[in-house]
Amino acid sequence: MAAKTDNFQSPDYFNVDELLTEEHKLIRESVRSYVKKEISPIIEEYAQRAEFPVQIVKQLGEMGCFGPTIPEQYGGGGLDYISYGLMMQELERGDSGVRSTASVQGSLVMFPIYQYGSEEQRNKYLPKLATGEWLGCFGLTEPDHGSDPGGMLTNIKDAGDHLILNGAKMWISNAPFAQVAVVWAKDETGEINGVIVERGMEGFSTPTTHGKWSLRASATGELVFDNVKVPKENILPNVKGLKGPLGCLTKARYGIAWGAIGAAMDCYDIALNYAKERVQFGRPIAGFQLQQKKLAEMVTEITKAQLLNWRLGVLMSEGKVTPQQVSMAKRNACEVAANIARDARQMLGGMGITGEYPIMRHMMNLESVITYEGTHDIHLLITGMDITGLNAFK
Ligand code: TGC
Ligand code: FAD
Repeated sequence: MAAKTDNFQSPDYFNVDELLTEEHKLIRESVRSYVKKEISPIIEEYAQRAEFPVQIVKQLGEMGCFGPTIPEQYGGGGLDYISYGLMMQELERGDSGVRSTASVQGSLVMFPIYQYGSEEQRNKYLPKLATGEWLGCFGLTEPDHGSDPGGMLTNIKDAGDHLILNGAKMWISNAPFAQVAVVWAKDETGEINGVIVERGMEGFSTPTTHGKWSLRASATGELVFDNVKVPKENILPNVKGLKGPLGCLTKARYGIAWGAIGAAMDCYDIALNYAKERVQFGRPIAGFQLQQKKLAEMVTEITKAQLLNWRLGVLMSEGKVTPQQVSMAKRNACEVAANIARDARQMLGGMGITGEYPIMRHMMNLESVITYEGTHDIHLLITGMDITGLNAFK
């Protein structure tokens, strides 16, 4: 397959750019250029081979895409949340798996170490994670506990000067390549704790998950703990309970809200250009009403989501956001993007199912994105509980 030329042009129907600062636009431009140069030309082949492009780890570190909101003293970018959102939008415009790598590293590994960790833990792990020297992963989901992580079985037992960790995590992004895992496990009192586990600890393994039709360029695996001896200083000291991992998810779901719209923007841009060029019945298919309806609805939904994300970013930067607002934006963006990818694929006819265009890859990726970090239905229930005060989960 020939290397792809990426001519992406971003839709901005309501001049949302005017809400951004010059710094925001510069950050967006630098990540967009990186994606055009380093991701678009290679990602389809990696996805077809179901291979993780491991070189992106160092590249994303150099671009400042790992932990952009973490303070600079720990290697982070010290940026605001709009900057972080724009980075995730541009990365996922290239591929959801690339954004996943960055989300996990920044929001699910660096954030808990920064927020819940000791000063020693911050200094030991954050600078190496920020540069991509180390890759991290986040272990919450288990074979029998996905939407309901509070029921987890993975556990730690006090063994004097160290802990003994047992259990298994499933569906873990980055796991096969990670040097560090932030793992959530119950102690003897049934309380959930965060533990930092390092590759090389005896009894710790990370088998790869094969056979995915989605996120094929992202590495997914299990985390298996068989009497792993973990030093006590690896416990995150400043959090206990499910609010620890759920607090990380709020940060990562925020990034997905922006990222999924990046994928939607790519699908729209490709479908628009294809429809203007593809001639059937003697005229470009963009001139047919049914195709215009699809395009008009796509740009409408993208515009609404761009405005929602921008407002969410302002609330996030001001420290005023609620997890429920983030949940709504994540759900909305994933649904919008999945629908747009499907319509765009149809607009390309047979070409839409090939790797000549990124649409089928986006469409399949988005099936994971709408599932992980809380499924669409779980996010509906989060909003439902927030507006009614009634819990429909249990
Ligand atoms: P519940 O009793 O509601 O809550 C327990 C405690 O947590 C607090 N809380 C939150 N805190 C921060 N952020 C949030 N989003 C929060 N949601 C809840 C809550 O206030 C409470 O605090 P406290 O002080 O009273 O103890 O818990 P529940 O057991 O009823 O569960 C609620 C539910 C279903 C919403 C939650 O468990 C959930 O979100 N389930 C979905 C699971 C999920 O999203 N898993 C994601 C795994 S990681 C992943 O997918 C990474 S993919 C990464 C990639 O590749 O990009
Ligand atoms: P289940 O919880 O079994 O849900 C099955 C169905 O039941 C869903 O449709 C769900 O909406 C529905 N359902 C469940 N409960 C209710 C209810 N109360 N009311 C109504 N409907 C309900 N996890 C990590 O910890 N770290 C990672 O890095 C990570 N990466 C991932 C990467 C990929 C590619 C994928 C696919 C998943 C990843 N996950 C990760 C796991 C992901 O978060 C879970 O798959 C997700 O939370 C759903 O859990 P589950 O698959 O067990 O589905």
